This record gives sequence, C-alpha cells and structure tokens, in this order.
Amino acid sequence: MAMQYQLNDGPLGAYVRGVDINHLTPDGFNFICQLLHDRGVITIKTDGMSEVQQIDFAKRFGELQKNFLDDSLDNRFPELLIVSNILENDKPIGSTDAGRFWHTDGAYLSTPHSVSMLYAVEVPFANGKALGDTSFISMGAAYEALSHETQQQIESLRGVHSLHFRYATKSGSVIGTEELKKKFPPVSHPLAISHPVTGRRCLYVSEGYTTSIEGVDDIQGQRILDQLLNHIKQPAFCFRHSWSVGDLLIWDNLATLHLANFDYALPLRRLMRRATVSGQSLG
Ligand SMILES: O=C(O)CCC(=O)C(=O)O
Ligand SMILES: [Fe+2]
Repeated sequence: MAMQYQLNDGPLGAYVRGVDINHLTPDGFNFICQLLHDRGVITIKTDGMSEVQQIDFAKRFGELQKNFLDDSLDNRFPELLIVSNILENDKPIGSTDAGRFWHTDGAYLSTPHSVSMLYAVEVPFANGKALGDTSFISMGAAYEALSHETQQQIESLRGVHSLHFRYATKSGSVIGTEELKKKFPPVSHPLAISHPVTGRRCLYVSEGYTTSIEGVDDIQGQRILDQLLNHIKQPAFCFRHSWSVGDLLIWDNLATLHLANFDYALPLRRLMRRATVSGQSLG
C-alpha cells in the first residue's frame, strides 16, 4: 500500500497509513518530518512495531535521550520509557502519571526534547470506546491568536521551568526529592520561542513545569502565566487523539503541549513506550 495521509480539522494532527518505517527512503522520511512540523503531531498507523524498530526509527530524528525516571525505563531497552498503569508483583512497570498536567517533554532541561514518539502496545477499552486519549495544543496557533499587545508584552520575558515543581509541588510525589532538585535545577526559556526548524513563533509555557517569570514579581508573573494558560486551552487550538493498538504518535515538543486523560483504571490496562529525541537551547 502506498503512503496515504489525512489531515484533521484545525491546526493540529494528521493520520498516516501505509508507511513501512523499516524501509523508509530519505524522501519518505523527509515527508514525515515535514508533516510533523506542519501539523505538530502525527499518527502513523502500524500493524505492530518492535522496541528495536521504534528505537531505530526515532534515531532518524536525532540522538535519543534517556529519561531520568530510571525505574520506568524498559529493562532491555533503556532508551524507551514505559508509560503504563500495569503492576507486576504490586510494582508499577512504568511511569503511572506521565502527562498528568499540560506540558511539553523536557521543558525542565536547558535543551528540551525536540520530538517524542509514543507507541501503543495496549489500549484500555470499555463500552466500545477506547479510553486514555492524549490531548494536544498547538502553541503556534495559540501564539498567533494573542493580541499584538500581549505578543509585545511577553516578547522579552522568560518563563522558569522546574522538574521539582512538577513532581513535588503539583503532584506531592516522592519523585520530587532533594537529589533530583540538585540534579535538575530550574531553567528558563523565552515565553515565546522561534521554532528551530520552522521559524514559527510559538508560546512556550506549561501548567506542569512553568513556575514563574524571570525578573517579574510572583503576583504579576502568576497573572501573566494564568492569562496565557487560559488562552491556550481554547478548543480551536486543541486536538485529542483516540488510541488504537499499533498507533505511533509523534509530536513536536516545541510547537505543542500534551496531556494524558486518566479516564480508565485497572483492570483496564494501558501500555505505551516512549522514545525521546534530544533538542537544543531555545534561546
Ligand atoms: O500517556 C500519555 O498519553 C502521554 C504521557 C506523556 O506525557 C508522555 O509520554 O510524554
Ligand atoms: Fe509527556
């Protein structure tokens, strides 16, 4: 079957069929990259994909970055993060709360991840409907819809992003230890970035990681953040992916935010594997 694709309504999302990711020509790969950068998030429908195939394909986008959640990495392939609610011997086999807040992967790093790739091994299903959707926001469309005045106001501002805030403050999780705080101190990125590949201006702010605005007092900074975080959630900028087993969802971390929907629980099982590509400084 030849490669076919279909765009979603709105600024985000495309579905691609008929791609043999193991034998994708350079032209075929460039096409996928371009579609990803045009649409922020794309889904390749596959008939199944091994860990090695996922890793090899992800490496075509750049160097892979291992996640800091050591206990949630695939035992045999530590390049892959397991995202799952499954327990083995009463212990989670992967990260159970990845995506709990709107976020972009690696925002807590000085060089955030450029691309993430999530593959569905098991999808929870009830009453004829898949559960555990993943939602996305187009941060380019959200930036373009800001008033000129707000664009000017945030032009030179930098958001502070913190892993400790995500885990200790937002989740009250034991992952937010002092050791982690030292290993990943807060970093700052411009509130509006120029996308390194497309040049498109995108908002770069998230509920999960952004704690404050550099050099702006807390109350005023929080006011600006709240205003932006409300603005980006408008349905016109959003897309929600309903999973099938074999879906390979690829997103551009610099042009989108994402959120996992926790509308399922055991005995309904969900099992995903994620590969993440290293990025660069956002300025
Ligand atoms: O499980 C999901 O739907 C997304 C989780 C997430 O944020 C991630 O894998 O980066
Ligand atoms: Fe994520």
